[in-house]
Amino acid sequence: MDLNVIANEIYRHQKSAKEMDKISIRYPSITIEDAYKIQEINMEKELQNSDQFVGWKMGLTSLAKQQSVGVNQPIYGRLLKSMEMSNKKLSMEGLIHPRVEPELAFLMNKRLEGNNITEQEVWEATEGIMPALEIIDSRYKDFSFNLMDVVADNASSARFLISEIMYKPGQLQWEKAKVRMKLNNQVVQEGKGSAVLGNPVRSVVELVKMLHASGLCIEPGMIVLTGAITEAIHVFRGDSIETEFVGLGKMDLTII
Ligand code: OOG
Ligand code: MG
Repeated sequence: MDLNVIANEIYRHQKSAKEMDKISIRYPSITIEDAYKIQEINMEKELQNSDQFVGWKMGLTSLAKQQSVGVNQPIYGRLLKSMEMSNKKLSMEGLIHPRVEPELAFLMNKRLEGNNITEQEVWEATEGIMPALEIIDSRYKDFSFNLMDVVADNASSARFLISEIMYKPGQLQWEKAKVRMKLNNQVVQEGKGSAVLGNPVRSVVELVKMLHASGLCIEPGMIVLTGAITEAIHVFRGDSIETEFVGLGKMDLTII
């Protein structure tokens, strides 16, 4: 089993926006370490194509998400500059079967590393917190995968949109932050910050520990998407999404 070969295959599907069969079926002995290695190999390709590494995303940090995809542990992925949307229009071009999910994004201003990291240390290294939308788009058929598949596919990362309004960590009890998502004017999802491992700060703690296991860390200036607060919503061309982060602002998205 050559990880470069598997990485190339996934990379081609990420670029062509054509769905693929699960790698775990063809490579049943693949490990979680292999899957993160594949993720890293493909990230290197993007950096060589002059994209920029801007941060990390945590995924499957809420029970709702874990249950909806049948994977019962958090995962991380890598965020690129090219994934960041600059306006509220999501083009279907380059996407297979995108889903939208509301998240809280942390902007870090210190290096964070190690296995003994505390919530306090994460708060002290947090420049600010911003409402965000993540657009995930699994490259696998029917959005169906196991832990190894989804990690190798960069945790389904596709696009993200971050609100221009930033809040200080102490401005709110983040576990109580409420989110209401409407699809074409109908409420389809509701949740609050506590859905993310009890408090989104714990998602950053977990990320630092998981990165440590691979000899990695969070660098100052990086963004962390802490994971979906609700289940993700399948969207199609012509849909409009309105997400209210209660007391923090609204984020709109039109699918074109
Ligand atoms: C995996 C990515 C999950 C989140 O916030 O939970 C994720 C997937 O569901 O495709 O980004
Ligand atoms: Mg997400």
